[in-house]
Amino acid sequence: MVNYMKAQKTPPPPGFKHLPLYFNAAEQAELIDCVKAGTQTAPFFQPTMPRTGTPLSVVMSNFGMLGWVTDRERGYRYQETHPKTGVPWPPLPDLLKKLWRDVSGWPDLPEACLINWYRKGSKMGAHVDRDELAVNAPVVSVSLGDPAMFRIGGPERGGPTHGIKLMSGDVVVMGGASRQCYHSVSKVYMGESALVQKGGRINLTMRRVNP
Ligand code: MD3
Ligand code: FE
Repeated sequence: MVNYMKAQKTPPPPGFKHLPLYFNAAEQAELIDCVKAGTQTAPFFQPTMPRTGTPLSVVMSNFGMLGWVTDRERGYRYQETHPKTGVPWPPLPDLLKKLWRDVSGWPDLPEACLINWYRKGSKMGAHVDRDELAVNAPVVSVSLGDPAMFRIGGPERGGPTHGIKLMSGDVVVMGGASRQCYHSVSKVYMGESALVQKGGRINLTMRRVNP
């Protein structure tokens, strides 16, 4: 039996790359320090669903020229400033710029880096990232802290998925067809890592917004 038949059900879509332990422990600690510093200027906020106002289970912040935000009144969007303080987002840390240059294959740096903090019970339901005009640019993400079960399917909701337990320091690159695929975070394995002092998992997702 080939490995993906076991928990994964289907192979990953073309353009999907998993780079296990891309960042060593010292680099992971440096990235956490960047998140700590950044979220002093741009504190974690509670995102809410368009129209209903239902809170997402993660809290968020951003680095970069543009940040992804959502609330009941104005829905999903990118904006230059924090939704609560009105202050511009802190700049993208150098280590993340270097990561993007090294793995994305895209000529321009990303405008946006979303910071998602998963605490006890946090998940992310299946969705496609559709708020970017640069639909052909890859997405690059870094996992820090507690592991999570990440699932990626196809372009239609509800098909078979490929599951990976993402560990602290792992990088995922979503290029090609994988960029338009449904994906979710079904579980966080709380308490397996001591990297995030208040506990849980931090995911950094860099995106190119404008073509
Ligand atoms: C696959 N975040 O913020 S990162 C998101 O772990 C998001 O916080 C998840 O999905 C997280 O939108 C997954 C990996 C990721 C990011 C974007 C993708 C996977 C993707 C876009 C297309 C396909
Ligand atoms: Fe996503």
